[in-house]
Amino acid sequence: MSETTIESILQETRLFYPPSEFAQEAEINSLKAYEEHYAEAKADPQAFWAKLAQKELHWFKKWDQVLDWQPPFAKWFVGGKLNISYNCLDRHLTTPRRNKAAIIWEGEPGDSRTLTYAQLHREVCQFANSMKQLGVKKGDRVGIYMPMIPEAAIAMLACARIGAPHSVVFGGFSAEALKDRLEDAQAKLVITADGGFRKDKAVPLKAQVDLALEHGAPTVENVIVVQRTKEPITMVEGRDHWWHDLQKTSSPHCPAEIMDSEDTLFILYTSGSTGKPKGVVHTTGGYNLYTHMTSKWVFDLKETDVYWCTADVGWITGHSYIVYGPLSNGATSLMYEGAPRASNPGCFWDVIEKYGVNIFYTAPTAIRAFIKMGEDIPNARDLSSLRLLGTVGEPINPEAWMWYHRVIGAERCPIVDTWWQTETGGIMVTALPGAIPTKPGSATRPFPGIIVDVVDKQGNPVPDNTGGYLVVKYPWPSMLRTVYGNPERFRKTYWEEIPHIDGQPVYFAGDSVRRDEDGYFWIMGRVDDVMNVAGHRLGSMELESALKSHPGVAESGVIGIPDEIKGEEIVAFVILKNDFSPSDDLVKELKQHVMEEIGAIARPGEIYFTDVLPKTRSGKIVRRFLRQIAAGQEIVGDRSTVEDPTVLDKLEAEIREKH
Ligand code: 6R9
Repeated sequence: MSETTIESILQETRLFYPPSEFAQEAEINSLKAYEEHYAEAKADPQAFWAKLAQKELHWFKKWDQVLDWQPPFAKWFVGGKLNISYNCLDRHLTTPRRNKAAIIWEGEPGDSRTLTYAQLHREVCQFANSMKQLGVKKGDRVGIYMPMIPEAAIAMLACARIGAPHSVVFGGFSAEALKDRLEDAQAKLVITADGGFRKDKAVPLKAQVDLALEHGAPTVENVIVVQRTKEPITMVEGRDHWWHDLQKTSSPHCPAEIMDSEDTLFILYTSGSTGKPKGVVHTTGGYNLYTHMTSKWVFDLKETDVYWCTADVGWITGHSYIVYGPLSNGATSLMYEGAPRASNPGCFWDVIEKYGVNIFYTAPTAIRAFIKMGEDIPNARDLSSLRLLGTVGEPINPEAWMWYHRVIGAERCPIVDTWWQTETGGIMVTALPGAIPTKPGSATRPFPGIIVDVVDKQGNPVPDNTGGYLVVKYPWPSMLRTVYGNPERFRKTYWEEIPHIDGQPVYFAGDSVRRDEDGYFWIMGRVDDVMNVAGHRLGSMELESALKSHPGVAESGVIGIPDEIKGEEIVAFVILKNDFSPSDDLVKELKQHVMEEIGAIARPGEIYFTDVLPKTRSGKIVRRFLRQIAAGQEIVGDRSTVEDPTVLDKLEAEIREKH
């Protein structure tokens, strides 16, 4: 075993073929069809993307050059002119989609709203004019700090319409985190709401904006406020404006700005494990094409489908697969304000039943929370409208995959496990549901046009079934263009970690991965989370997956802490299912279970039971904090990435008590 590869221990052999009724109706309807598309794209990626760009999008002016690649800087559809809001709205208005639902929205308290394409277009145009009233121009950056209400999508599309790059900041982030992001982007305007409803509470947002602006972000001139919760807020004279007041005097006519293919569409901040968050920059043409094509083929969108992605718009998944990708395809995109909560743990299933949702896209963390609550909850609802399921955000452990397949999908729905990143803009490795047989826990195969490989730290290919580093070897249309204001960081983080391969720089995703003998990719976790135990390099995912295959375990986070003899010692944090309780016997049993599943080398030294784990809003465990807590160190680093930072203190206290 080389020092620069990673061991893979997960053994999963189950295989699920696309149901024939599903495949018959799919555009990419067989493995052969997928392989033909893949081969065509690989032979000439530029011709492949150009053909699709011509067929699938509306351009005000065609491009002069498909790709200008000056590593690591790529330009796609150079000289082409378009507007993504035009592609998401205007072009559907002259078709029968005009009065089709574009957005179906359900609020947490049970209020709801449907916007047809014509209505959404009108609102977007009006709001674009509202921003213009306040002097926002093409190129100005706009911060969006909103709950999950239709106005969030309207604001994004209106920014795109006038060419003002948006920067959406999670409503769950603190005033401090918001301030940092607004400052880095030098935002001129902030769009927010008085608050939003989440988990049975009204969560204030405007008050956080006030705090952020008190402490910094001096470039912000105006704040637009949607009235949502009707809780009292303060409005600063001259700076703060109600959304509904501005809309009253705004015309519903606003032609889409002619944008260059490479004009910035948005900046979205993503946290690194160290240092300040990176502003990932996405541009217009390539992003529009790639999110359009992946939405179409991965979600197999049909004209009558109700499609629901449960992400927040503050995450890239919300950008690409609630707003831009589905709307560019003229689909009906469902938006939900709430989260499973004490007053209704089955609210997701109620939404599916109420609207007859056909396609459901969520995160493994949510699936594991549902498993913990028990299957009686979904079983009490009619989920028969579902025909396709998806997951995103982290590797899905095979047990959770099987539960999703059996309980939610009734063994009828294909599951697409989609691997991608804020930086990639769209889905990169995934099953195409009518074509690629699935294996529980594998994201399966690359999307046509995506050339991915598994290499060691020196850039040498590794044999099948050996863990290594995931790299992308050819530019793709929706790749990040740079880190906002910091091209050097862009180059260093993504293009210099792995040496050139065949003289070409490669994109380093920061994930460890194994490719099996069928060419299937198995993501093993972030490279930063790899442990080194007695010379064996083990990924977090496989250890966590082994724990979660025990019937009592709902969720787990596994990390390594320094150990004089072994290099690192494995420490596991475990959340039990509702009908199990902590005991010394259970600790022994779990250690034994991991040994049986993986081997003695992976036996955890410590197991801590807990009710909470530090997670990002998109459900990723922030393992660097677990490492600090387990090692009894002071918690350092940017806490704002954790959805509920109080979890850190709680865990720290729990662990201290046990020592
Ligand atoms: C879309 C999104 C990116 C990181 C990525 C990887 C993990 C996402 C995954 C997955 C295994 C999947 N990740 N999807 N790992 N299987 N299907 O999540 O973007 O928030 O930037 O996170 O998430 O580690 O590198 P982002």
